[in-house]
Amino acid sequence: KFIKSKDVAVIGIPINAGQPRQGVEKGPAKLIEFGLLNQLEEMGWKTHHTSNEELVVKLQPKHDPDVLNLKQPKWVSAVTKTISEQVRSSAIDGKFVLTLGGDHSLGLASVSGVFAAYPDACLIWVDAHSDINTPASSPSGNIHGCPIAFLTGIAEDHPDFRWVKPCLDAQRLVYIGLRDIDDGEKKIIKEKNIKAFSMHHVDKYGIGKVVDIALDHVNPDRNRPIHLSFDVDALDPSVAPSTGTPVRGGLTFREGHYICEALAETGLLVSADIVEVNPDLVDEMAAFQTIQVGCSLARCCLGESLL
Ligand code: Z70
Ligand code: MN
Ligand code: MN
Ligand code: MN
Repeated sequence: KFIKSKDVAVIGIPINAGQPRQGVEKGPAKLIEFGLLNQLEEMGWKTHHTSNEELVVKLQPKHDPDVLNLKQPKWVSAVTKTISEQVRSSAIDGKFVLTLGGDHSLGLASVSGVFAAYPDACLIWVDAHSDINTPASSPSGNIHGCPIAFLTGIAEDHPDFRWVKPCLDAQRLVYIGLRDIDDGEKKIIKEKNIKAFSMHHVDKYGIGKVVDIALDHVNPDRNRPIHLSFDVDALDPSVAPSTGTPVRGGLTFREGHYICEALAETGLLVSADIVEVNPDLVDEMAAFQTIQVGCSLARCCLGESLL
């Protein structure tokens, strides 16, 4: 309904400034090198790829001191603001938008862009972490732990992120896979009454029911466009080991894929992020495994498993 032709904008966001570990900026290029574009073409999609490699380097400021506790705010802000325009225009064109990360601060770009094109959209955030710290609540100052706070307008005023519109109603957001949440985040999730399925809920209800209940909450009439933001650290480290913040007890290979397949099946999925693939951690085998899973999740979002 929302995606009229099989055109997909594949937008690399090779950013690492939202967290402390080098290497995550290489995630997008590795996913492409592994053959993601060819795989999507073989599925009948026309791919429109933008790597943004030069852009991200060019936007790095000479001086980027902490501001109100946040690290490298100017670089993160410039990159996400600029790329949110690419996302918006591709989405308005009617293309499926697939963003590749890069650290999860890129959610500022993808969600801002998608919601500018589809104000009635809902957001499914699949992650071990809730990424809803405000500048004041963040224990790390890492902006990849903060995108949801800015997108929902919960964050305190911050000079570098005034461009981020509070486009996301907290009731149009649902989490799946949580298991490493900061105390401040827990408080916010409770206060704002945000629907959250932790790994405990996945165990208790099974992934099938969790996705059904999640959709019933954010998309009861199944008429809203859906954006999926998939942090590969939602998966168990045995499935996706090459990521900056692995947390044990995560989603199985099938549970992760099921989420992507079930959302594709709705016909309402308009965009997806695959983020926090860091090929420089652990070893080459672990990197390869993680890249392979990232490609596979992306293909499922674009309907690979649908009969
Ligand atoms: C922590 C923070 C985070 C991803 C770690 C961690 C956030 N809550 N997100 N890894 N992907 O620093 O705010
Ligand atoms: Mn995340
Ligand atoms: Mn995470
Ligand atoms: Mn943590």
